[in-house]
Amino acid sequence: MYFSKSFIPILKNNPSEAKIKSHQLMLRVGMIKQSSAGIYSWLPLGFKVMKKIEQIVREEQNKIGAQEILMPTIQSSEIWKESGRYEDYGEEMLRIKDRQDREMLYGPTNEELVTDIFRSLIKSYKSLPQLLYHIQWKFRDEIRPRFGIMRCREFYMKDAYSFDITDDEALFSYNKFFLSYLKTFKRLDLTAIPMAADTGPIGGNLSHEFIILAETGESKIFTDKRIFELDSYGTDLNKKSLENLRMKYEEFYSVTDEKFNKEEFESKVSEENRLKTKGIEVGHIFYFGDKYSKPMNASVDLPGGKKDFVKMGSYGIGVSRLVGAIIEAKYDEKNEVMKWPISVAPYDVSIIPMINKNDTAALEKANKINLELLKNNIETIIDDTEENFSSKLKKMNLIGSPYQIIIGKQSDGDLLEFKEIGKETKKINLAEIIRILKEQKAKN
Ligand code: P5A
Repeated sequence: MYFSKSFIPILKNNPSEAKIKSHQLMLRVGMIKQSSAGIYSWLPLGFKVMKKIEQIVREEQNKIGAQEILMPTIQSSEIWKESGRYEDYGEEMLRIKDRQDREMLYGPTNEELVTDIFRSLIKSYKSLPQLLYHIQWKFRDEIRPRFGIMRCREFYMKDAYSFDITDDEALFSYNKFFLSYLKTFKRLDLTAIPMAADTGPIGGNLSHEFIILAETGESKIFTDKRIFELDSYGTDLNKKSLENLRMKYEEFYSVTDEKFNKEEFESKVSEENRLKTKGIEVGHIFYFGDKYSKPMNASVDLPGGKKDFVKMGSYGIGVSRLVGAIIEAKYDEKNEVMKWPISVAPYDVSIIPMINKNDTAALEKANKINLELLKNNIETIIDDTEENFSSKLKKMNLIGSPYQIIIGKQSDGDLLEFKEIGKETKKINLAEIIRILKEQKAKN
């Protein structure tokens, strides 16, 4: 992609309305554009990142045997009346009437709709467990949308739902998601810690929020620092090892403020290991048994001929929020340098030729390099403008490709100036650059 032809409208300065760095950067490099309060359009750079995050989330859902579906954004109020949440959900639900005067709503979440699908199509325990997920827009009429796409009204969520016959089996499903979330966030190069959390309007009595540390986060957390050392969790989907995995995390006191108990915190965590801080909630999982299946009559035939309500859980990841969360974790605001993890970077490499008027040699060289990189599935952006070097570098540092190739006076012959953002520039040939990039991309 030539920068001159891209739709990446970069602003000279930070927009004054943005209070946190992710919001600043996203507006500054034109990743999003607000269309009304808490509602955004996604422009090419932002959309590319979000789609890559979505794909990683999808792959990790598939690995635990979850099956992808797509439910609509608009739902009928009937099913919400059945579950009893139509009134309870309150002002956050955007209620709409169709031309027949039927009460509809823009889905804030899908427990009811998926339970309705399940109850009408699955009749026997033999079909269980079922893990279904979709990745779809949600709407919550937040009283105070803020921080750009971090707390907005329309947002993109992966939501999954599990159906089992016993509590024990249902916890097995819960633990599969627990593992899959750890793996998903790791692939995004984030350290997200599962913390015991309140269940709020979703309900149930078991829940974990997955939180990444950030001063600008809206969740207050109380945790044992040693939990950050847990890093190995394998890929084993065996019941016992998943149970052990969750227990390993639960050994360390780690809660959000609604669950906080001072005495417990101080008795379980030694003073030097106590950490009270803030974080961003990027995922949230719930176990709520028959909270929806009972009032909505979602049951299956059991082996002995009896019937029972299925035991359910739900599992959310804020796909659009993650774009901002990654920026909060990776953007060096002081030096105005963004480095996207290669797994989600909009471009793997920025090619920066130094172009003088009437001298096309550097651009020609850039084009040749570009062709070779594209052949190797390496995504590039070429700054083909005639701006000076420092303003080109500034721009590319904001766009945040993790690698840069600079084609200037120094790059005679085969050797190119190659730089991983934040590290020293190396002089190496193109074959070596391709080898490094392919190796980095393969790690994901
Ligand atoms: C779990 C899946 C649920 O809705 N029902 C289906 C359950 N959980 S949740 O915690 O309420 O939301 C899941 C994740 O969505 C993100 N999120 C938001 N992102 C941006 N703006 C918002 N207003 C917003 N609200 C929730 C969070 O990442 C949350 O963990």
